Amino acid sequence: MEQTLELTHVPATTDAETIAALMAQAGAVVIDELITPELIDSVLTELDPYLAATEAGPDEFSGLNTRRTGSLIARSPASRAVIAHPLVLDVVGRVLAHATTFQLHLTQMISIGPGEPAQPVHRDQWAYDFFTFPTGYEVQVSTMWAMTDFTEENGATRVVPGATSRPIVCATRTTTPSAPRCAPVRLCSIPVPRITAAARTTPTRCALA
Ligand SMILES: O=C(O)CCC(=O)C(=O)O
Repeated sequence: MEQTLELTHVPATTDAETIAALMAQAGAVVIDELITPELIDSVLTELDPYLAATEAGPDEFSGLNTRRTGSLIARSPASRAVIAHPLVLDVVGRVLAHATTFQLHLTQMISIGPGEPAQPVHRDQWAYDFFTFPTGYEVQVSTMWAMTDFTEENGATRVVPGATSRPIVCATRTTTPSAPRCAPVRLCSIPVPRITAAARTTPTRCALA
């Protein structure tokens, strides 16, 4: 039987301690409306020429109909308020409290075009050369800022809540969708397996990660 697990949504007024506790339980949480539509518009406007000049990905994992535009801090002054959001930095510091410090790994705008198939389920920490970190020893926090609505139809991110301590036995492109949610939302995740869902319709789904 198919089972759909909903991620917990919290309002933007929620304190970092509460959000970090939710992260410890499920590995991911959605913070609703943490940034304003005006800030989203500023980021998208500043990045527009760079998004237009970005080519689609080189392989199926990156997405042959997905454009990933990097160097956001240099290219979009408005993005700095998103990337260095004090609530998010506070949560990250708590999730990674066992580490001496933490630093920014990368920034990118992920623009998924219509017809893009789903990614395989993966953990972002596989970026570290697939090193097997001890279970429960978190090495990164991933963030997804919805810059457009996230819907089932346009390829909203899917995650596997509570799976941080479970191995992924096989990578699959087939997952059960959760209910559509509207932007602006903010998703933090420690290494929960996740994928980009298949995108079936226009317009492009945009996320700052
Ligand atoms: O764009 C998304 O929804 C997720 C992207 C992702 O997980 C990745 O590219 O590693």
